[in-house]
Amino acid sequence: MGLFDGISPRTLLASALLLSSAAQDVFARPAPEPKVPWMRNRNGAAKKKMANHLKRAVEGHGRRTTETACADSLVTEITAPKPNIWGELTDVETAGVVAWLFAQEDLNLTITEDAGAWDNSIQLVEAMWPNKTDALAFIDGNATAPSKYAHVLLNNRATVDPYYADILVGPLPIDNATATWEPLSYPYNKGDGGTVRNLDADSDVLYAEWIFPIGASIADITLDLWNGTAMGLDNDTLDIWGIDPLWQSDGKIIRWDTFWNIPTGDFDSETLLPLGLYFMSDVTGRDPSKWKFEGWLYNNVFYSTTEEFRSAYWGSCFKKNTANEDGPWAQSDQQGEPLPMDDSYGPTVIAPAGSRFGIDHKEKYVEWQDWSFYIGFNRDTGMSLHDIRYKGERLLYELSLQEALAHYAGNDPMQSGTAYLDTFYGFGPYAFELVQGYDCPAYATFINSSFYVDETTHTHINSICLFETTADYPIQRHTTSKYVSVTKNNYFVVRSVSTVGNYDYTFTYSFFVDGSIAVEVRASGYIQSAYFAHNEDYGFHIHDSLSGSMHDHVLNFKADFDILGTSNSVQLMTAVPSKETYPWSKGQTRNTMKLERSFLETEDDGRLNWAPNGATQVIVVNEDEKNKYGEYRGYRVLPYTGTAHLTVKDSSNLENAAHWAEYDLQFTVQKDTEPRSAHAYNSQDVFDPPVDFAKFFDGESLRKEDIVLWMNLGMHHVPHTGDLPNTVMTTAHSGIQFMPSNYFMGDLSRRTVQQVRINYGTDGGAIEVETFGQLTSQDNVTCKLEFTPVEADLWGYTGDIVVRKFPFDPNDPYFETGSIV
Ligand SMILES: *[C@@H]1O[C@H](CO)[C@@H](O)[C@H](O)[C@H]1NC(C)=O
Ligand SMILES: *[C@@H]1O[C@H](CO)[C@@H](O)[C@H](O)[C@H]1NC(C)=O
Ligand SMILES: *[C@@H]1O[C@H](CO)[C@@H](O)[C@H](O)[C@H]1NC(C)=O
Ligand SMILES: *[C@@H]1O[C@H](CO)[C@@H](O)[C@H](O)[C@H]1NC(C)=O
Ligand SMILES: *[C@@H]1O[C@H](CO)[C@@H](O)[C@H](O)[C@H]1NC(C)=O
Ligand SMILES: *[C@@H]1O[C@H](CO)[C@@H](O)[C@H](O)[C@H]1NC(C)=O
Ligand SMILES: *[C@@H]1O[C@H](CO)[C@@H](O)[C@H](O)[C@H]1NC(C)=O
Ligand SMILES: *[C@@H]1O[C@H](CO)[C@@H](O)[C@H](O)[C@H]1NC(C)=O
Ligand SMILES: [Cu+2]
Repeated sequence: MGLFDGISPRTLLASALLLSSAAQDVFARPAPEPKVPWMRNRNGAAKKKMANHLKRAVEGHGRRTTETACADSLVTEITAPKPNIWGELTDVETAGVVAWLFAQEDLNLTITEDAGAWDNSIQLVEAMWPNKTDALAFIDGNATAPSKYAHVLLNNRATVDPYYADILVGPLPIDNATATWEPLSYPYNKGDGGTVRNLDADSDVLYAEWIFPIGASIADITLDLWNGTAMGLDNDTLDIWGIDPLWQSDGKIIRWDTFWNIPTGDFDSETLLPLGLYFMSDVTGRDPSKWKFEGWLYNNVFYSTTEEFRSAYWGSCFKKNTANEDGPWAQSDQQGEPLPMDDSYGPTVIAPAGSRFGIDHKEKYVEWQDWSFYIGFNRDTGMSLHDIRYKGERLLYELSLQEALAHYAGNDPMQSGTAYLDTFYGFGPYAFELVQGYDCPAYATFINSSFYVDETTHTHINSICLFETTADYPIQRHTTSKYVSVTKNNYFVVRSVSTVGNYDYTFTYSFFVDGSIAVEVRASGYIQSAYFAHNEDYGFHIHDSLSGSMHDHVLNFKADFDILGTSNSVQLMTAVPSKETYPWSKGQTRNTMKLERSFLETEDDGRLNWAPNGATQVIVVNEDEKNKYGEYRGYRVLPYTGTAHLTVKDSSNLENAAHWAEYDLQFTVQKDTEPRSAHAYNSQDVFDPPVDFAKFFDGESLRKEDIVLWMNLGMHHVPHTGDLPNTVMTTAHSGIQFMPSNYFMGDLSRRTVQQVRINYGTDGGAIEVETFGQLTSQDNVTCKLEFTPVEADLWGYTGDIVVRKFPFDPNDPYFETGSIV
């Protein structure tokens, strides 16, 4: 017993606290007053359930049987309190919009399948989210649901100045008598009626008429250097592609492209096979005959013409660098000596009682313990969460990805010019089917997601997963001389994965029993590497002629907090070193520290970074809702794992297209005119993009306003040899947490029965095991677990489903459709 001979004051204090009536406060605090009738019902039901449960626990553990305690993992089907106003359009609604659009002669639309580079076509049809004002009147009040509209994006190419046009079509369902369309401009701040130029309009002819002829013009050199060609032939072994966004200064559109080896194996390793030859073209305007070839770059020497390059190449002192070649080093299959004991089954998470949560599949509405939320989905940003409530009180109106940037740098124009804004490609279309037992536990609940492409709706089956799991560490524990108390950390996860090109982003939203939330992203997949030559300052040398090209990942999320209503403020509380004298310090100065509190007053001071040494707490509070000790009830925002904002200042690639990437945390007042920090086509006009985030900051007060936080996850990624073949998610990980700060009167995780207190006597040995009504061995209930290797289910992996929208036949929705990507 030596361990506890000297009981510290802290131990005594803790014991006293636990056993005193002060602890009761946590449990005694009444649930928040229900705001709307449905909430009242829900809270009532929950309370009754809890009461029954406690009664059962008191009466003894005899009532439960194998049937009730053990179940398959089927989730409980529930009914959402209100329809999901952030949900997807139905097949019939979309088909109605598409048919109506084709009937509008002024839009001059061509069916995508038949459309060439000089035709107008429909790029996107999806649900328009309602304004927050209208949404709140519906979800919190008695108002009818806001009218439904479609957000349509037209790809208008029947002109020398091709452009994308956002328009609003509705109301839905379409009725020929009432339907109208109008330019959609209010969500964007460019101020020209919801249009942005299209630099991609001639992608059809770009390769045939420009890139491949250039590849062919130096076939003698590429054959000599790499025994291959990039000429658009079936036997090409080289590929050509380049920067994104295109250079856009001085009214010109400039491309830099480079050569890559096409993988010889079955793996997606092309981004690991750069060859170090670059060329520049001026592709301004729509007439390829007016485009200009501007020169070659090899081994840091620039040649302004092909003739100059060719004569240097075949001259006597030309230095040829070695190529990056495909091989096992670039392939992700198992290789190398198997690990000890690794051929037997590894650990697996199970849910012996089945899924312990409810879902309304139709409305994509979820309830787990005291949490509830709706799931939305769109083309640009993929999965989003809405009306996130805890104990019936909304904490967040919206929590969603906004944009993801991968900004590279290097001495070569390819890396220097690359700054992917990934919503251009879209997170929705690339949210593929998840792999059971690998991306999510095998017992998880999977739901589908859909997006519009080329007059079809494309569905990715099982692309969002939901499950409860348990951490490998407890949420609470304490050991004293008399007892040990420890509580399981069970939490709930919603996850989707988007593979945008070479990179895979795993998005995870977690909900915990103490009222906290975590937002995380993990990155894997293939890095985009650089040719290793003269670029030691821009990355590690990681393979034969390969640089792990440095880049910043910055992912912007919108967190629209509603802390006890929409009148919120942002409190900062900083721990500062100080010198103090106290009445008891006998005139001596004590070197110590204290807290300084302040508020963000206006949007002018709304853009901030995490303080060095984590000294400043950032708390979204409701100044009119103090707890009984006079502290503001609120939610604190804090890093979970590392985060990052963009290192580059005034990026030459991005100009005004991604000002959201400049700080860690940015607070604005919610506006229906500022629903998103970016636009999918910001990359098309970086000087004058549809959404310039910097314009959000116009000095408005941030006190007692509807506060929105635009926060950045990310990492400064300098790939090393361990990123080959793929980046690993142990370290390619970023996250932010939201935690209650004086929001409740105690730790709400105390309410879970998934905890134990073991009392032990002075002679050692347990004298009491308190399990708080959990099933125990005395219940004589044993769940039978049949472990089936998950691979059996993987033969059901389906891939994509497409529903044709025009011409739409509800009886034959799959008519003439094929899979994309
Ligand atoms: C569990 O089984 C034991 C042994 O058969 C029995 O004594 C006990 O009463 C059972 N408990 C309950 C709660 O049924
Ligand atoms: C309509 O589009 C076609 C190409 O699809 C084009 O040739 C024609 O000029 C356009 N008409 C108008 C009025 O813009
Ligand atoms: C909603 O309707 C109920 C019953 O008609 C009424 O008591 C309540 O005040 C209304 N709530 C709001 C927010 O208008
Ligand atoms: C609406 O107009 C379209 C195109 O003119 C037509 O095909 C369709 O039948 C009309 N629908 C109704 C309900 O009138
Ligand atoms: C060059 O490529 C051709 C065709 O791809 C192949 O048959 C030949 O073996 C290659 N030569 C060398 C030296 O690799
Ligand atoms: C590729 O095919 C073309 C014609 O189809 C032929 O002329 C050329 O020699 C081939 N290239 C190689 C490297 O085999
Ligand atoms: C997902 O889509 C498939 C194919 O359309 C359908 O069978 C399945 O029921 C859908 N799943 C859910 C959860 O809606
Ligand atoms: C949504 O808000 C914008 C900006 O205030 C406004 O222009 C638009 O008309 C509103 N939409 C609806 C359906 O009320
Ligand atoms: Cu990276």
